[in-house]
Amino acid sequence: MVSKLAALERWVNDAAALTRPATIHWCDGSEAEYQSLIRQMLQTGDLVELNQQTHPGCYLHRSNPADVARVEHLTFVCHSQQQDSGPNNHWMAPAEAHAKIDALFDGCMAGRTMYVIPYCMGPIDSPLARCGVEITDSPYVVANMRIMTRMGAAAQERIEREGHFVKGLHSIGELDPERRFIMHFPEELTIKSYGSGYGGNALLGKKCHALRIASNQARDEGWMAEHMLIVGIENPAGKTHYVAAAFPSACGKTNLAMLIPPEGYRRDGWKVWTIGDDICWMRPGADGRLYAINPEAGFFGVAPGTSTSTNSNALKSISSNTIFTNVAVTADNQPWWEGLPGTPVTDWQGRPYDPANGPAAHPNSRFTVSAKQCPTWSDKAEDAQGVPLSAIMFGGRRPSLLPLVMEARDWTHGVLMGAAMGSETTAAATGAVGVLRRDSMAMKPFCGYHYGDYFAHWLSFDQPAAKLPKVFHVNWFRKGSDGKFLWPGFGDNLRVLEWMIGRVEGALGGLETPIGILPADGELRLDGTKVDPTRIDELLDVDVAAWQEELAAIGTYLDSFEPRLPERLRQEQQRVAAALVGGTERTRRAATAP
Ligand code: GTP
Ligand code: SPV
Ligand code: MN
Repeated sequence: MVSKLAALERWVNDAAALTRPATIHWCDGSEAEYQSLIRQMLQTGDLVELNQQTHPGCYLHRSNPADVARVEHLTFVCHSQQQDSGPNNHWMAPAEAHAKIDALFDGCMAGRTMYVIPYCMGPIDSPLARCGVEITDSPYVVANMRIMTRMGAAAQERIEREGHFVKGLHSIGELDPERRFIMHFPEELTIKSYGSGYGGNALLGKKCHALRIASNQARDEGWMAEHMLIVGIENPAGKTHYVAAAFPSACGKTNLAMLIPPEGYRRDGWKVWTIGDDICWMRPGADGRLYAINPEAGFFGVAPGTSTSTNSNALKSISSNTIFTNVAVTADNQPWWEGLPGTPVTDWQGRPYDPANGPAAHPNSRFTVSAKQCPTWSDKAEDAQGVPLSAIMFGGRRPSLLPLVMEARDWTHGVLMGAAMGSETTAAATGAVGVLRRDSMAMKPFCGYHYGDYFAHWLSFDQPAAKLPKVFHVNWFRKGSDGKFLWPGFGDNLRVLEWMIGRVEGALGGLETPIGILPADGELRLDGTKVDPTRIDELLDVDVAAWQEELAAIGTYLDSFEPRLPERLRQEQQRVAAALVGGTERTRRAATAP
């Protein structure tokens, strides 16, 4: 007996009978175990040592070039009834899905080691945390799971005490895109993933468990599992407001979570505290507020663009004990990506760097690092009860139309703003980049059930005793006629957060418009920026005619979730559409436009 829990023991035995590994290793999560895996991967070539003087404990993994991102077309959510997965998911009947993927798993671990990874998502003593066990044949996955989750003996003890856990079976298989599936069985709390070693496909605690499976558990149990960062903003008076923000993949969560205040703000005493950069689990507390935890223990962050000027906290975090995936290297063997000074000599595929082959680092190259290494890591991140949220933000890459910031007039309007979110696609998933698509609450690839039911679940938190966070929508990515971003972004985003906090505290009046409340003249602090005031006017412009079209498009999009679309959301869309008709005189900028 390796586990006191018969169900765990039985499931591991079944997985071994199917995949037929040479040996089984139960992970204890110790430092010695981690180091021995690293040594083994250096020998097999799974890892390459980086410059240990400049980057102690740092290694590079070069993945198969056909395995560099999430694969949404091969990701399935298999409820027994297709309607329960919704039009937002690919679906297969559970029996068919099991048969299909088990055929791939059959004997796939022959001659190899099967690792059993017990893990806990969230602080180990938190009532909001949930546990799982991942079985994998990839030592790279084990090493990453040790950084990204609370993995090992303590998690196994909690699982044995609770008696239940999410089951995740993973094999890298042949890394063949034609023999690859990421399957979810929410009713069985089971995940099966075959044929990819990439982050979101293979580190099953992350998107598969903490979002696709957990969103189902959350709905049943009255909480929320969201693709959100969590950040604490401390004002000069020492008061900290916690904010959660849903932005689609590669749209700025890690950056906002580790924001460095502009110089004047730093001098005044503003501070930023990082709680999480990708996933947020939240539930109402006894006082009616929403309390949030970060279920993860590390960051699996986008490398390109990370620099001293954009995110020096991330750069400091990853100067040691970090696993890099698909970055380039310099002549003296330091990790390199676009946005860093210096020049690469070897690209992400290990070839001599040649600009004709494209970027040196893969656009979705990543770093994996323990959150504890982040200079702004908050001690509240370990709080078993979580942090109370003052605001929720939605945002995406919208080159036009969406203003820099707007506030929802109430929770229902906020849910509509989240549902209507759109963004240009990024390199975080395979497929075309830069295509505008709807991505409600940044959960399009991650919501494990019908979006119509999901919107209803969001609306259900609006209870008489609830003290819900204010809801905002932001857009750091609006472009001017010259094709350049109008807003400097990064640290300057604190200016927008300051306005939100002013609204939360009731200190700022705002400007009511048909689409929401925008900053009134002078409310957005711009001292010390180089932003031209005419650009701010452009950033806060409300183009009524274009918004009418947008509301019609939102209406059509919402139609796609009938018959499960909540009537309240439909009515809210109609309310905003109606407000836009003849509502122009209430919109200062629109009214003054030619
Ligand atoms: P996932 O880990 O895929 O969920 O991504 P993420 O949402 O954490 O995105 P991340 O913070 O890693 O940012 C992705 C890219 O967006 C990077 O190349 C950043 O440099 C860029 N970016 C982040 N914040 C801003 C911003 O405020 N303005 C602009 N223009 N770019 C930004
Ligand atoms: C994302 O794509 O949203 C990520 C990276 O955070 S992954 O782990 O691949 O999901
Ligand atoms: Mn993400």
